[in-house]
Amino acid sequence: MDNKKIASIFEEMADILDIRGDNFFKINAYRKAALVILNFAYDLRDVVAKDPKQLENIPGIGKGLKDKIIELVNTGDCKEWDELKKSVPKGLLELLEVRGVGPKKVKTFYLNLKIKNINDLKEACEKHKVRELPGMGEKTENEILKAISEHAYFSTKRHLISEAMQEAKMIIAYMEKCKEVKRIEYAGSLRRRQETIGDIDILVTVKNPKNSRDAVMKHFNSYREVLTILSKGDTKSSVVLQSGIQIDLRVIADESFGAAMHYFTGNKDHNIKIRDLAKKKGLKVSEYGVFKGEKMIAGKKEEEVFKSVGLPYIIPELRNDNGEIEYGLKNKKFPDFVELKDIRGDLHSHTTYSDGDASIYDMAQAFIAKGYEYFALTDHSSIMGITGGMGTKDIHRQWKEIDEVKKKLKGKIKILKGCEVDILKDGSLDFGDDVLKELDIVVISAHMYGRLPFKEQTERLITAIENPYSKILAHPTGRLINKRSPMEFDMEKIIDACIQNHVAIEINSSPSRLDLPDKFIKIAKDKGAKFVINTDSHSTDQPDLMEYGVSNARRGWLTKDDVLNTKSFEKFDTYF
Ligand code: DGT
Ligand code: CA
Ligand code: CA
Ligand code: ZN
Repeated sequence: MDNKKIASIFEEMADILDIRGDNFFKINAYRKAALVILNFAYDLRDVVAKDPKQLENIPGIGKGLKDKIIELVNTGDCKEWDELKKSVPKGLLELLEVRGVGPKKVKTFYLNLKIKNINDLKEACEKHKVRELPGMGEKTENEILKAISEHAYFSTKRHLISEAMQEAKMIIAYMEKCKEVKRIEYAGSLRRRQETIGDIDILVTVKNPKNSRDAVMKHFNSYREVLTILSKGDTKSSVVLQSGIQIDLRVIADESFGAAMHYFTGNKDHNIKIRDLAKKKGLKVSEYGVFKGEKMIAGKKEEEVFKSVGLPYIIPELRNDNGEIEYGLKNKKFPDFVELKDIRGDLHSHTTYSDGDASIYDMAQAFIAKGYEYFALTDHSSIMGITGGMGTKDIHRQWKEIDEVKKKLKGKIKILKGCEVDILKDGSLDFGDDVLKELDIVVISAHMYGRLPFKEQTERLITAIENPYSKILAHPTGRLINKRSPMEFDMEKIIDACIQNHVAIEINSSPSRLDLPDKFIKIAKDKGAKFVINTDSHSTDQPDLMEYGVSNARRGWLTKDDVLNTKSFEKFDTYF
């Protein structure tokens, strides 16, 4: 049980107490503890193992909570948690997963309408009973209905690529400690770098399958993060981790490595087409190799599989049966797709001048560490009042500080004065020309009015794109993966407007955005759009997220030339 799980249990206990209308201070104590644990630097399992008394030194953890943490770590369970869960109908907790529904509303629904689960709530909304409740109205009812349909859509439980990548790296590092393991790689949707991951597929080769399989499987099943073992076999084992992510691990012979990597990278439709191509050549392709009759003619390297069916190597990011096989057959060669090492700067970042965590100087150091030539500071404009956006005074103050930092850095990196300017409801921008004309880079974003009607939304965005100062359209759809659906507008018209007005389209690398999504990247590229890949960093560790934006760009078939921030500042600036 890791810190995240313990925090979520305390959070759940607080929710149940809240629904039951329990003592405010008790509820608050659990909430605070959950937050502290989530941000705690050490693994609580290690603290409990070494010196459980130390738990009481953690701010917000008293004796009672200390005992519960020990109980959770040692037994995976906690008596009070069990009792609390039994004290309310199970579906009530599920109600909390609906966006906009908190413990107070759950209580109101339950007491007034006997609503016990999401289905009950949906029915009550449809029968217009919810609007009659105190403090609610027609609007609440409509919002809840929308949130329920989003919940159904997202509860298929796919994971963000960054979460899966982190787990994959940890399990690989752990498996490498097993002496029998010769090679280990991840395959599946993670290797294709799909935006969300169903489960992680890991391939292991061993020197001698018959002798070493057992040892590898045993090592795998003893991984500390394993919550449940779903299946255990000679060559395949599946487990679910504490984090809720499933891992399928397969042990294969070394001579089949390439064929297995190809097969388990997929996707399924891509595999089927490759197999059909092989059939036409009188060959059989499987996860074990390429066969002519009984004889294995290839399979140690992945390239050999492609070669045997007359194809050049296809990068994993393209293997989706989206025309890559037809393109390869016809052209015999793929262009060089953009790579992480091609990136020369980042054009979207935040500091404490708006909702970022770090200073200008610290962000500059973080980008210098990446080896970049330039980066843009693009704190929010003031409409984002909640997150403390910048007014005219703030931005003048920021420019002064940028000049000071520039002096200190002695030309180690070029800092561009920018702003992430909000697009207002009518498409005008949140700063006047007097400020906009002074900026090196104007990033425009829609953070509000995401639910305007299709036509109005399209017109609003076009107005903003047509503003002569606009240079980059940030996270164009506004979606948050697993949380918020994209804005509705005419994508083709927006792409056309960007091209006509020389506005670059952002590929936002944040794993919960990956916006523009890959399928639209391909469409925009074919129309002739230019892109920038940005991290939208809010702290000094986030420049690392660039890899996700780059792989998304590769999934959209982008080459170095399509991406402006692979060029020097002088060169890309001429595009604007
Ligand atoms: P996911 O886990 O839903 O994010 O997506 P994948 O692509 O990782 O799918 P997964 O884990 O079910 O299977 C891994 C790969 O194994 C998949 O990409 C292709 C291959 N594969 C799985 N089932 C089949 C199948 O029935 N036929 C063929 N040809 N390949 C399959
Ligand atoms: Ca998978
Ligand atoms: Ca799988
Ligand atoms: Zn931003």
